[in-house]
Amino acid sequence: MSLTLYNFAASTCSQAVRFVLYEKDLSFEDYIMDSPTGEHLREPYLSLNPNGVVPTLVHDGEAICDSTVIMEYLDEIAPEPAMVPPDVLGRAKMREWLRYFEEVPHPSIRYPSFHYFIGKKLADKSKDELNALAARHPIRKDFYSEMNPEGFTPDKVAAAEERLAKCLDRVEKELSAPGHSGPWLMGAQLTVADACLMPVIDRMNDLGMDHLWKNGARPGVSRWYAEIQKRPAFAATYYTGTRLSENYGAPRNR
Ligand SMILES: N[C@@H](CCC(=O)N[C@@H](CS)C(=O)NCC(=O)O)C(=O)O
Repeated sequence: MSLTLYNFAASTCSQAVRFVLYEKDLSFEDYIMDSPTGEHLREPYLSLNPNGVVPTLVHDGEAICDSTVIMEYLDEIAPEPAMVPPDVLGRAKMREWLRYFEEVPHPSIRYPSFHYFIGKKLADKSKDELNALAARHPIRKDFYSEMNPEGFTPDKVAAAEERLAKCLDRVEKELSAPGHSGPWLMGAQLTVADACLMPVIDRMNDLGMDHLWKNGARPGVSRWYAEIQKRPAFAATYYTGTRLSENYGAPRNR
């Protein structure tokens, strides 16, 4: 079996998929795309992923896009250890988490990530140059158009941070519910829902938002994050250079 993952070292969606590949002990080519030159925004990559985003998995010549689709696909081609519940209801419940994570925290984490770190590299560009950059993105034009040379407007960052805090509330409620049996979102089984959440929490940690769960603020989230960091797959996923603070230095706008 040949597996190639086209990804960025520090992209949250890529980190989720790398974690699942390592949990399943699958050997794969870790193809790191050249993001500064926009390798993901031109051919031949756009023929693999017309959205111009990472990650994309190529399995024996077939391209599969979208991190949650890729993670479930990996569970089907490599069923051990199982990272999807065995029962229909369990799968539906897990997918509820996946859709919520895709819709709320994953898009939200981009605002502070770009505002405090990634946008630093674009700070010398004029608004016109930023708009031209935005126009190169098949599905991220609107997001990039909202960005100014100095970052996003404070209300946009604050709204995103509020959505992230609400996500933590929802996760906390689940993990600390009286009947919840196990360290993971779905209970005793580590699933792709945990893999999907992991990079959001780790990025929040990198952004200095860890006060939202530390010191008893959200003990369930705190325990969950401590548990997932113990996995060998976690260390493999977060090799040197995968955190924004390592690549961009001190956060701006703080
Ligand atoms: N729904 C997609 C979203 C992928 C996505 O947004 N990837 C980001 C990195 S986390 C990306 O490639 N952005 C391209 C860019 O900002 O230039 C997935 O889950 O794979």
